[in-house]
Amino acid sequence: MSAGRVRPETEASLPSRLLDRHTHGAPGPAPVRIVHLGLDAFHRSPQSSFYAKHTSDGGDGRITAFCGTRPDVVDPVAAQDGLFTFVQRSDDGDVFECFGSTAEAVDGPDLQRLKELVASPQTAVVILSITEAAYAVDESTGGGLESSTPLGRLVLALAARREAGAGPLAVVCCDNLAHNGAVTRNALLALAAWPAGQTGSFAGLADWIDANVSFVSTSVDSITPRTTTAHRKLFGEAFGSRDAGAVVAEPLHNWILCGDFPAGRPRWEDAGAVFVDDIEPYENRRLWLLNGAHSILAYSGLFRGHQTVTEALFDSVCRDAVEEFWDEAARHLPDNLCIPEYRAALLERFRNSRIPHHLAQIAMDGTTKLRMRALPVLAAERAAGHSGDGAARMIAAWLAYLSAAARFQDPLAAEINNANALKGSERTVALLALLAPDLAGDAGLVTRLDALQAAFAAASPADMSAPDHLDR
Ligand code: CS2
Repeated sequence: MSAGRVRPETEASLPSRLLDRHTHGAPGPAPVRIVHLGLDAFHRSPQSSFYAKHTSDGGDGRITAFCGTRPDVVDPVAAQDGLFTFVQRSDDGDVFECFGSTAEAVDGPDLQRLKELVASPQTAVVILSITEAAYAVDESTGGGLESSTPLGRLVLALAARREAGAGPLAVVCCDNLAHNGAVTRNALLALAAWPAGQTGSFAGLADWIDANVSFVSTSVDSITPRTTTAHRKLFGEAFGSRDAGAVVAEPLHNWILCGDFPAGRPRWEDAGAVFVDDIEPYENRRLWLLNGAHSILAYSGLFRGHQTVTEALFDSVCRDAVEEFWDEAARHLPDNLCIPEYRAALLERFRNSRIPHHLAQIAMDGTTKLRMRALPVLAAERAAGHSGDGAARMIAAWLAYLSAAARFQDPLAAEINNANALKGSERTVALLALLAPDLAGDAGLVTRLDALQAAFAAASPADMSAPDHLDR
């Protein structure tokens, strides 16, 4: 590991022994080849550990990062010359690393800077971690093309690249969506093609994007709760110093990618990234087993009065629902993906109580998440002649949660509020229609969801005794 070069004022604000021993990357002359949209905790933990190796080699892994949903992280990261600490927490203790792969931290809405960077021939890769909900594009109105959304800004920046003749590049989606490369492509093409018969810098832009932008699908995995004041305090206690950009995550991080990089890329595989020809089985394994379990724990757990993933896992009502869903999902995943081992590892990861993962964070954007986590398993189970109760129970947990939640966040919040005001099966039908209009007419499923939701309400109060396999 090489020590990073830092400006004196930065050195004063970060613990020097940390910089000496653990800094990866040196803000130096290496060109910035990567633009990242979404400078949130998720980017700063798993992603940065892959970028780090290449910056410490003086390679081409340095990035310019635009903030996503947390504008408050830009100033601290910028003030520290792009350096921030990554704290890996496990039962065995904490490992601190300081990353320097971020060459520049920029405000998300700074369209001018984004255009300059994307229009530069040096830029080879644009990476997105902007949340699942950011990909919803209303094709009929062109909703999202205005520069206030990350994808809208990216289309405008790609128009600048075409104008500059800077050539092809890769757009890499790191959000938890099935077929995330294709979803990104469709969203950008729809935005670029609006309005029909466009003129000026938009004429033919969709065709140019189609021919020049490679959309890479990826699956990123690392449980990274939102950074809290307590996390920053932990860092201060360990080093007697402040790092306002510090981020805390579990030790595990993996990144699977599939697609072409027409303008080149760092050798992320040297840092452990895996390149595959078919990403779908890996995506499904993570979306169904990890993320699906998360959603079950979030909705059933919050409904039953829990706050964190670990707490909900120790409640037999929530945990049994997870196991039931896993049994269903496993039937539709290839045998060579080591599903029993993956499930066992997930239980270990979920019980890492040293990084409290708040259910309220996972519960956000339920309509977007359940479409990818519950519906494919429900469809596959029913097509195979099974009940699909495990997947249906995830939806029922969401229904129960919405009946009790004082506040929630969702891109369809207004529609949810309208549906939620209805009673009984009418409410179930209206809420189900927000997930999948075709399922809302399925009377058998609606009856089953009503029964499963009632079962949550009737279940005995949370039993917090630890099951054998979770005993410490
Ligand atoms: C979580 C994910 O918030 C959520 O919906 O399921 O962010 C999860 O923690 C990550 O995918 C883990 O890699």
